[in-house]
Amino acid sequence: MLYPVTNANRSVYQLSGLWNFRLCKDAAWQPIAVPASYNDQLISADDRNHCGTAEYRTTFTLPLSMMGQRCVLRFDAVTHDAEVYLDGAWIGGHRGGFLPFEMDITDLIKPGRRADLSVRVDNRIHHATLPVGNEQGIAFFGSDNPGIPSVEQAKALRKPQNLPNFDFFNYAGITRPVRIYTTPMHYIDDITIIPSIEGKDGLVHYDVSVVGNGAVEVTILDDAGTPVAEGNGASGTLRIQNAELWWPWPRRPYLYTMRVRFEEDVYELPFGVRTVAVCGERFLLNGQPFYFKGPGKHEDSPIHGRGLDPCYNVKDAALFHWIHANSFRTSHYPYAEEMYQLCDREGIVMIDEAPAVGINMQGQLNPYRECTLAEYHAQVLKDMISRDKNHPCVVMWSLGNEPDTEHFPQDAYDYWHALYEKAHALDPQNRPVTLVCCQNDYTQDITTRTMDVICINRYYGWYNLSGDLQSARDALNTELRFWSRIQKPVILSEYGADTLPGYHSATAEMFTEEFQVEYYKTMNECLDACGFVVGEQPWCFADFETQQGPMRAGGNHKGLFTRTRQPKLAAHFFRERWGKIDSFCEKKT
Ligand code: BDP
Repeated sequence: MLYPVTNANRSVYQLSGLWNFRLCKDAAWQPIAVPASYNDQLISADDRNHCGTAEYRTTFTLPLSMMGQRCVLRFDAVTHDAEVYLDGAWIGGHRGGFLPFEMDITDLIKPGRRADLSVRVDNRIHHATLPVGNEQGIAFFGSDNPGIPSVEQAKALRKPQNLPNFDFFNYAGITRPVRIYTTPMHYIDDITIIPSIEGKDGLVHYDVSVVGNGAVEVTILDDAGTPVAEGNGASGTLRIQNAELWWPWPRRPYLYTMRVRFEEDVYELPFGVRTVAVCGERFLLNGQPFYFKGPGKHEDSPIHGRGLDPCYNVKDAALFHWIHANSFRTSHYPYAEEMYQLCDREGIVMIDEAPAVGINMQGQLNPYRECTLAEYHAQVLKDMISRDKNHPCVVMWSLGNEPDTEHFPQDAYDYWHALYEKAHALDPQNRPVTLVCCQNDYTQDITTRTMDVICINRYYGWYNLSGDLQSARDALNTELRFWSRIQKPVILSEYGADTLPGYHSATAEMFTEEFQVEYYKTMNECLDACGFVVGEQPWCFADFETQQGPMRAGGNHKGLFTRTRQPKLAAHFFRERWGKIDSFCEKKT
């Protein structure tokens, strides 16, 4: 799906701004900002923790200059489900809160005449949603001691509410831009780019899908706008002589532009020439062994919630450079496209994750039998890959975060391996595929080891062996010996300790800034000793909001930075460490 752009033959009409909003039919309309989550724009606890549907409304008039064009209404993300009405009539719906959807409204809209747009959003999560919520009354994650109250009692006691089976706040609403864009009636529908390297040249295979009849012309421009390759036809391979490659920062993330012309339509798509591959225990970027260094992230900021905040994105990218990080995982859902555009440009590598978090009831339920997710999960994966397939910054797909791979090993394998194969089949660039493994009895897990890269989240010293860093180191070393036998690249995709900024102690007690640093020093020693470990991704970049519960005081505090992006001691620690680790070097072990 192409990102909406304005150029000589296309235009974009922004619907961001102030909309009207109400949580239920009887409530009065109130102003709300779009795009943003609604939760923290409202004041009362009932509003913030609302469970169910809410209604958004706006009116607009398209300029007459849009007359005769094809008009498409595009939502970049509505969390989680959406039903859309134009002038009171239902025109479409969408399931899932983190990917775009659009509808052709050419025949439904008249430029120059006022139109009414309303959107019903539903924030309910349960066993058939991604991310996964617990069914009413029973929480497997967070607050309830198993058995107290009993399941029956809990069901009777609790009023309907969302019980996320994951550790981030269930922000909802129209969280990313809403736009109407136009194209000529015969138009370019999609472009697929597959770059490769041959000697000093870049070979760029392209596929253009169009609607209508006519000729396709393709030109590749360098970053000064000079044509460097040209071709005709809806698909083909173009050669860029002496190509500049896309490299992660601090090397140069060089971007070319593919200009596609089809009859009246034109579209310009930035892309990079780079390759990715897994070879033995190495992750290769442009044929060189790459080391992932950078904290996992969330889309999360005060007031906006999970709403697109370009200002925070720019700041975060700047802080990634400041801390000498080169990569992050889009834990735990695909991010706004603007972040991928920024990372393409800034040379920040991404592991792109499907919103599949919470497929894990800690053995109390078999999610592969009790939840109905497989088909929907495959659809979301397809939509994510189709949206993000051309970004040079995306180097690997993550099928999901911390599923149960331990208690129902064969069911887990059947579920995840089908998705693994699907991801490979769907990705034109055939990037490596992983899933992010939960701390578990890894000897029972027959799924994680079949991925292209082993990604493990481990909290030795925090949730396990709490505060005992010596034993934590021994436990991690024992586990790393196990993974060394699998002979694949391993990334420690999460490890961390909650840390209250400004809380100090000379003896590195849990929750202090000193402990966070000691924890990372200890864990990193283990990683440094293993050549097959190709990445370290502390959890996480910044403190973030999550649901309340006895383990969380004002959010998750594992950030290297505070929620407003002030560095803790550990940020300075990693800044120094990563400043000395080149992104491309064979580890000396
Ligand atoms: C991991 C999850 C992550 C949590 C983290 C934590 O992948 O979403 O925020 O633990 O507990 O299990 O801090």
